[in-house]
Amino acid sequence: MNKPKILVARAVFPETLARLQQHFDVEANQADEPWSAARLTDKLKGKVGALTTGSDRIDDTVLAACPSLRICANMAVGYNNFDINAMTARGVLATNAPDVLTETTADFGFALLMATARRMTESEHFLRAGHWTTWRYDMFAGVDVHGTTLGILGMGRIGQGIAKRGAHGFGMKVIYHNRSRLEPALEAECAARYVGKEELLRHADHLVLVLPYSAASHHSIGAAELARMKPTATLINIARGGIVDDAALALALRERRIAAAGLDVFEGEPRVHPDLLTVPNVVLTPHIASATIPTRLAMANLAADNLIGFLTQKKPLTPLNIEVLATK
Ligand code: 8YV
Repeated sequence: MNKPKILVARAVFPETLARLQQHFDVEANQADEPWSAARLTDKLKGKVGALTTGSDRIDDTVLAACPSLRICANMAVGYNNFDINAMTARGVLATNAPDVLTETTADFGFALLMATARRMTESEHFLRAGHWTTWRYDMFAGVDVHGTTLGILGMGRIGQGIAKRGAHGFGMKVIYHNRSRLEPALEAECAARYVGKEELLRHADHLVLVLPYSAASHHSIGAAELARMKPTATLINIARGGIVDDAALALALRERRIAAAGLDVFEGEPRVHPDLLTVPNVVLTPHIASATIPTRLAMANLAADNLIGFLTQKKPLTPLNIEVLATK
């Protein structure tokens, strides 16, 4: 019997590919060639499933050209690369990869906060460039982390992980803002207090963004919001590019209207706003918050399990648009 045809749009771990090959006839982009939208669409034609990443846009144009497609399994917890409404309308299941990356990503959020507050990359560049000739009382003096106020915008699983690290590891006072308030038991676990966005902006010493990207969260932090923050505050974005207005942020950093920023995600990445590349008080990393080998393997395997579960038994593990399941 012919195996169902699937596409693996980006390079993945060989063991993940081997598992998929047991069940499917797999076309894989193991060379990790950059595919245009047109090429991705071409590759998806005739496939019933796809393993995608955050860089692979699945919208109605793609779906219209690929009527055999039944599932796209994203190797990411975020899924703003999917047009979920279009997928649902065309009966295509979407799955994501939640939970397996929560703690790893929270670790990175905290690492980026620490690096930003304590000017770690800026001082390393100074040392590597051979400028370190003496000690000085204020050399790379930053801002404190312990005992300060940690603000979190978006209090899902990763936000909660960061809150726990701050409250229990660093004695921070945690305030958060979210679409909905957490259950009291969860708030107590995170030692976090719910506040309005205005209070969050005004009181946070370190503001970490962990909210999903959507049209509603586009430019949640722009010039007006930055103006409300403390001049000693740091801003950390591990959520998605586009949540911050990068041009406004670069200007605020240059004018020292906030102390520093740590950014793992960018508007239009992998391009980075040129002004962010020239301001010194920003730590920049290339979207690596979930990048540890065990976590990336777990994400790839969860995406693979979603494909196997759905296409062999109609039982995906982490479906997003469950209404599609009822109609299959
Ligand atoms: C991924 C992420 O590395 O899971 C997410 O939402 O942002 C990252 O962990 C990236 O999206 C690649 O799929």
